[in-house]
Amino acid sequence: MAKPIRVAVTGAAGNVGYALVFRLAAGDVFGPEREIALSLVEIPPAMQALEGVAMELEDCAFPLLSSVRLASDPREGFADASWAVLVGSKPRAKGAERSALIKDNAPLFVTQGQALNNCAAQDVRVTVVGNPANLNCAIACQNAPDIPDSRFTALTRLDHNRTVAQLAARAQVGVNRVRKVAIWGNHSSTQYPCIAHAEIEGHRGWPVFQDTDWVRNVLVPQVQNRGAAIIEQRGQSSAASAAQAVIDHLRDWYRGTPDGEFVSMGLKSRGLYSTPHDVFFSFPVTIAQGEVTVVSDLSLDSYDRCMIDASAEELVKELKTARTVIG
Ligand code: NAX
Repeated sequence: MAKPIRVAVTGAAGNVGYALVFRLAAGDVFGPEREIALSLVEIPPAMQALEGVAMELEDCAFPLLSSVRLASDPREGFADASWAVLVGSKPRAKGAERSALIKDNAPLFVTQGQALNNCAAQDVRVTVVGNPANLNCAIACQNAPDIPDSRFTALTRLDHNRTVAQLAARAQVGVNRVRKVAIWGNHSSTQYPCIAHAEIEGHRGWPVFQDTDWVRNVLVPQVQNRGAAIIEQRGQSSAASAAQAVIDHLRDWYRGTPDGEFVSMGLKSRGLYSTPHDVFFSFPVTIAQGEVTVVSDLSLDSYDRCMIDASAEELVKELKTARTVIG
């Protein structure tokens, strides 16, 4: 058997972390042949709860789980990690302003970026989940100058999966019939869940694609505000569906996307589709041999353009706000 893959997860005792780490240990990302070593990172007050998570991992007797390391210092937690999932951050509370999160979270991602830079394995790939995810990813990336930018991604797969599910329900088909959905922009209420290039059973001859009213006035706001709707119902933000999205994101990054499919990931913008450089922007992507490539030949109409520009504007503003906090 090959050497175990070391995966670091921050916030591992939290809502999402608790839903995620058992899935990782069960082999849901790297498959049934690959052992995994987990590094679970928390803040000091949550270390006792993290010990409990580790005890439960032990009790599962997962055949693929070779070891579990617990750390409250990210440098220790990220040591030799080939994959890092940055979940830990302050979650959006009911009714809280998103901008308030920037102040709390930006400094954490400076520290974590530096720790990744100095301690992680050379091949580390980073996925930021903690909100504001795109901005936190930009901050971590900026603070890890020795790690190629292309190894940093922000999670927008939950939004992608939500769009797939809503489209499938509307068309009354299984979710596995839906392809080429895309999330553009920020993981926030300005994101653009786009079905302009989507296909069902390989074509666009379905009435749902002509139903502009449903697309613009139901689907888009529903996906944009789904996180808030879950909080309203559960009193807590999404956890199991978020963990599933992380699993999907990591698995596709590891194994590649199927032919004829694209998925959504927040990546450092290089200006494609006239998006602002430097922000982490969600694009439709394909993945092969670990290389993530933005699908670059999609035609956009004026509605698409307007939606993409609105999210880009928010991302630029968020980056400016963060710079006032962290310099
Ligand atoms: P919880 O508050 O349940 O868990 C967060 C955990 O992170 C806590 O255990 C806390 O002790 C820990 N933590 C805080 N700062 C840390 C640090 N510096 N280092 C290590 N651990 C730290 O929140 P949860 O519901 O798990 O959500 C986690 C984050 O994911 C939130 O920011 C949330 O907004 C975000 N989400 C992002 C999603 C996305 O699609 N990008 C979807 C799910 C989720 O809402």
